[in-house]
Amino acid sequence: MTPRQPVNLTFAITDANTPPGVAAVSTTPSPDPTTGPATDEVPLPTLVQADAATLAQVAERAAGDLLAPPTRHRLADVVPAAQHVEPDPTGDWVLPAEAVIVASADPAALAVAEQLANLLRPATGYPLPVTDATTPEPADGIALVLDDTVDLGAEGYRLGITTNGVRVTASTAAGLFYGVQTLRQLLPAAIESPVPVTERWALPGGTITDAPRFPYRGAMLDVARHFFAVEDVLRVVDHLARYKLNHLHLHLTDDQGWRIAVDSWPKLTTLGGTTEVGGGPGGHYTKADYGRIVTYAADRHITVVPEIDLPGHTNAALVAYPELAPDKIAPPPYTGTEVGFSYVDPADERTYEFVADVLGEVATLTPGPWLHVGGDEAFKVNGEVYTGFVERVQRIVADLGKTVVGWHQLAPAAHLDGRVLQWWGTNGEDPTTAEAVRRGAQLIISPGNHAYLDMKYASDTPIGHDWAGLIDVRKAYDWDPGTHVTGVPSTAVIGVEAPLWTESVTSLADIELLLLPRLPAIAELGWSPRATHDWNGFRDRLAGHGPRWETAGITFHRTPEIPWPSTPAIPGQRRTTPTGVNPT
Ligand code: TNX
Repeated sequence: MTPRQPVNLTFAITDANTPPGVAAVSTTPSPDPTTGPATDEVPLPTLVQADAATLAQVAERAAGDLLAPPTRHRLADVVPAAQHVEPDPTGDWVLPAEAVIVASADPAALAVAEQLANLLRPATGYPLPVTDATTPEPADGIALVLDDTVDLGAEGYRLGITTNGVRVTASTAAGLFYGVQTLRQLLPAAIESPVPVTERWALPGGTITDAPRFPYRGAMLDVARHFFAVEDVLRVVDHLARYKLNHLHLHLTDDQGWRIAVDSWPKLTTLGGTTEVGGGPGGHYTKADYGRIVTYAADRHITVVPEIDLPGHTNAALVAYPELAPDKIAPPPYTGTEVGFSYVDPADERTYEFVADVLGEVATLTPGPWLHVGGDEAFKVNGEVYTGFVERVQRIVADLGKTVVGWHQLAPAAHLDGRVLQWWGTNGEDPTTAEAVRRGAQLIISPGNHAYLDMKYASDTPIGHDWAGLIDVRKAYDWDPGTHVTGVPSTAVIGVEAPLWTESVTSLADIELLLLPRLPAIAELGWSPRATHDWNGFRDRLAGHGPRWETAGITFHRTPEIPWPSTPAIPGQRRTTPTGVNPT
């Protein structure tokens, strides 16, 4: 890091000549104590119209601009931050029109090579043929090398850029895939264009060696409160893949709708799937639909984690099958947003047949190791009745050969080997969860007040909740999953997940508005070594993603916390509004 230059920061609400609410902010380097008074003062007078909090933010930014290392090398401009970056300015390279992508002669490596070609062809307009070789060499192109002697773990990769081209090396296809995501970010933002553009496709020389901090890096989409079409879910998968997330948790069932077809209990979807918050038509995934999501995600090295929420959050199931209700009477369909009122009857054996049937069918459809059984907010099932129910469900999951995941309310139930709790508290003091960890549970960390993507950014965010507080990008970024819950060692933390509940979310644009730019913040917490954690650096790296999303037609929240570039990636390109929506 370049030595920091001392600065004086002048920050004043100005006098009567200035319109109300306007302040002058100026920043100059202070005299260098070693060389005497500064001779090259850099005044940065700026007029801003803002409240005190924003002014403080502006001042901090102005100082940050002067204090920051003058030229951060583009090779380090990656989100999530890479483990180790070694720039070599003599190695800069420009992708030529006749470049070839050559991969190891292995179907998985060739699949990643095709994915890379598909990413680069639209904007470049280059043919970028894919070939294979026993020993792939860049030869003024791109080589993807599967090499099992490379010791970077199951997901690590090395990316080298020289005047001879690009080489990505990894011992797994997942590693190659992550190397490709990094490569994509190192190209100019115009690479996101769906149509050919004129651009110099330059890449910065040097080497990146990279591997994730945590094995579980996820996001959750609630498709129960509002139903989302398969295409929307696939687009969310794309966003996860871009930021090296590797788990998509689907909240498939809740009071307002049951979204996954179960052959042995067909009315779950034909009746229970026809409602959603606000009275819309709802919908559900057929087994083929779900299979499409699972396959599309797997192709991007993302594992689907299906959640069947039990014993609460089950009104839609009770509408379809009143025999599961404690009073055996069908409740009315529910389209509101309250929680905690419904539950399947823990005293009836039929309930456990239902659970075994449903989880059995979902397990068969799901190649990944996890089955999430919810367990949250079952306010009417308490004490030993609750833990007894959970213990039976945990056993059903284990008998299906799957690993049980549940919200941290499962903590008091007896330990079962391998079980994972998803912690969603808003206060890291949670002795019950810490005790479950001492008994062997592992944790996925999703703090409500940092990682919940359904929280508003600011009080004027048009959609979202605020029960866990407002979550701006800094709040989403500035915490550590490894140390967040008191008494839980980082070795018990398998990773981090950002849930998106959809009570107020009704469209893909809504999803993207809440996801971006906070998802990359959570992704960085899951991937990057703690030593790289730095808000100012993150904020500046993230800024470059605005033009990428804009070019790709992705909605995002243009939060004032991030110094978004003032020019678009492609001259004349339409800009997004402050709430990120592309104007029509
Ligand atoms: C709490 S977090 C819930 C959900 C709501 C969410 C809204 C959790 C396990 N349960 O049922 O949708 O708050 O933020």
